[in-house]
Amino acid sequence: MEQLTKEQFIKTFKAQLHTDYLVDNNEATAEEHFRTLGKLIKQYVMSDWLRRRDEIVKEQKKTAYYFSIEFLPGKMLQTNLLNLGIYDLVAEALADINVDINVLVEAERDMALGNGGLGRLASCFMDSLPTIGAPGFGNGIRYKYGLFKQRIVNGYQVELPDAWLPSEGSVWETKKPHSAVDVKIYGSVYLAPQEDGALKPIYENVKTLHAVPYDVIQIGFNNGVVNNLRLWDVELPEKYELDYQTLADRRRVEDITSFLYPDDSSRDGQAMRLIQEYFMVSAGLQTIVASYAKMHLPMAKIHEKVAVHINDTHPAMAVPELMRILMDDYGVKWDDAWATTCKVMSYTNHTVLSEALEKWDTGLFKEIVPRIHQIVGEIDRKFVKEWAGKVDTGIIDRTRIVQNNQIHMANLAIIGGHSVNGVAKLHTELLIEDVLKEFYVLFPEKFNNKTNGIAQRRWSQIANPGMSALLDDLIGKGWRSNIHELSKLEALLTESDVQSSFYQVKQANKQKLADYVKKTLDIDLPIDAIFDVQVKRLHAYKRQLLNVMHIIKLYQDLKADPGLEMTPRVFIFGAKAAPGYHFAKSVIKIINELANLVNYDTSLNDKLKVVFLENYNVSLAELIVPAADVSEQISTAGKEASGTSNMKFMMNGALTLATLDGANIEIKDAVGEDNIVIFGMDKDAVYAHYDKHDYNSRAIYDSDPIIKRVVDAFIDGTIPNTHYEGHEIWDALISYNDEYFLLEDFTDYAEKQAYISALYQDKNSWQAKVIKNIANSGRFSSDDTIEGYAKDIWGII
Ligand code: Z57
Repeated sequence: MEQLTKEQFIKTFKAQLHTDYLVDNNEATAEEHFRTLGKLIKQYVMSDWLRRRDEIVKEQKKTAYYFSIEFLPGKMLQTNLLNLGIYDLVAEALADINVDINVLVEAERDMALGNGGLGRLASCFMDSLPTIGAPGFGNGIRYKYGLFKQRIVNGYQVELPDAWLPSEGSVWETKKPHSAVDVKIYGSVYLAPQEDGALKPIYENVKTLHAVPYDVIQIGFNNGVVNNLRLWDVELPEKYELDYQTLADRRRVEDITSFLYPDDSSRDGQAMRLIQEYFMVSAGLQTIVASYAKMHLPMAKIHEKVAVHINDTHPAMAVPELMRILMDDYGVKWDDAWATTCKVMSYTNHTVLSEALEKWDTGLFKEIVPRIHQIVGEIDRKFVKEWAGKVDTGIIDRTRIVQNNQIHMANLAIIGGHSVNGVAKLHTELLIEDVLKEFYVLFPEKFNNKTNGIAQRRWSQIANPGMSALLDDLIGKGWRSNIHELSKLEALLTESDVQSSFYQVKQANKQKLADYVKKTLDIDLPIDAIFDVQVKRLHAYKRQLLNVMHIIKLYQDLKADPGLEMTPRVFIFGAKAAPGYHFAKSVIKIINELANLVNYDTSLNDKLKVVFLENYNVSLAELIVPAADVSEQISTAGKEASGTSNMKFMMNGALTLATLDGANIEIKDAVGEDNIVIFGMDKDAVYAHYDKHDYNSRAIYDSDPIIKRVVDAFIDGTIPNTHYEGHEIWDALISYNDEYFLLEDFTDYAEKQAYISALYQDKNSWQAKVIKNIANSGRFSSDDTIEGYAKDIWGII
């Protein structure tokens, strides 16, 4: 890539505005500026992109394909400029012609083709794969509508469609009609014996879909590597247009890629979702096998050139689909096809929650993907036969794929692959000891851990320019390319001028967030208060309600004694609830009404503020995370597989208030017990309750007057306009025995919150802990995580 100069850039930028929009620079809109810059970036990397493609083909590099039903990149402009090393140059050039780069940044729509952690992790990996120079490509769906836009109306969540795609398409993608493939669903299939004794599948009445790929550039950091995220869109195949004669027929086809299912860590079970899963898996694998075929190597050795990763169970049909392609399209025999398939496939588990583990009714499965249904049946039969007599029949009954007319997708992914990984140490331990323990008996060698990581450049350099400039001053710029150099801060923890510099940066970030809150909600936030943040999907196990209970306690304490000395606190929430998740929506309503109650009560003297920021997404996270003093990671121990926002907060100098769950444990190991605040039951204590069935929330409620007072606030009119929701919550906590142990953990939580309040008063001590956290955050780089995948699982580097 040739060196870019400012003059050159300005010239091409203006010319492109003319060509595309027939406008002069000074009359163009922010949107036109943004699209023009995006287009120039794509042109700028085109030679690298092509070279990358040719090199992989020519050198026959083994390539990993990350199959994921979700990708959640957010905005890409800044990342792309940063990774290309032209951020400053472009920002200055634009400034020279009176264009503010931040206005362009704002003009980009968030690409939100994901719900939460799982999709965001996939996008962190898409950033890290080219950065470490690994041939690893994404494969997913180009949803026309991303995750719904959340508005709060009267305290309630309202969902609006996220029409993120302009009619001209995304600036970062290239449509490739040339590489389209057909995907067949429905119909019936029977096996016709051939002269040579083989069975050939004959399809009848199938529906053919046309899968058209859009390739999105994924630019590595500072290394000229450009990888590819391939997202599939559906079109009506011209050749089969007679199959779709009515508008309704056509619309049903378009629906396949029209929206992302908005459930996080739970599942819907709709036919359309099954079609989406098969659509992306089949289109992706057909293309992959076809490009392998061009190498003229034996099909039974495809695992030597191809790795396919199954991100959660959603793409688990990759196992039978690869079998189908190898056998039906390329004539490979079952045993060879099976041996290579198992070596190609690997699977990540992201949850222990049983409601998230996908199971499909065999009837639906057979109707939509009849050939895949046959193959799954055969895999299942062979699995049972292979293990019969070798292990307890109970184990076989519980690990087989087809059980009680349901297809267990996790079982399919484990049996049909060579690797199963959890996403944090504790999570992997739980898989081995509990959730998947019987698979561990069968296949101990498949299990491994890969603790999640984050795209550190986005969560430091881009999201927190103030901190980044300070780091440059203190430890030099090396940390920008080698995040482990943050550890140089270890030498500076107790230096008071360093401490106060970090404090200044934090206060400036808090002011920026406060300005946003003022603008959007017209609430004044005191920035000398502790900014205490919990942003993540709304889910009972994540226990936003525990946080709420503590706020209620503080409110009650202050009402009882208005003179009470208390470090002022601002509690900040951001959370989307799955549209069908009733309880979660009630918690949102409660938070909003509680906010109304405390924010306008002048007797509290600004000691307590509560803010619910609507439409939490990646861009909002980039504003919130750098402004946090306290990071709330308070899930019931054993439930949060890893968490990734915990890592982002740590890197931005928030102290973590956490249970011993997911990656919180590894954060604790990284910073030491004194630099994190841990509370509540650990996983063993939680499991002891499960084993002994001895948890009794009502007994706690009856015996602890403080808890009783807090819990009763949900139903005694303390929080206005929440009669219905308050009763629902009270019932969950008391009548239904508090499934996530909020009451048991409450007292310790409130005590540790009081400890935090006291600690914040001691600025030196607080800042030393802040710096300690930043200094040790480098180990949660997704560059390192993906290196682990690339080496241990995929064998591509
Ligand atoms: C999702 O975002 C996660 C797990 C799931 O099973 C589904 Br479906 C969606 C999350 C976990 O809850 C987090 O703990 C984890 O950090 C994240 O996946 C990435 O691994």
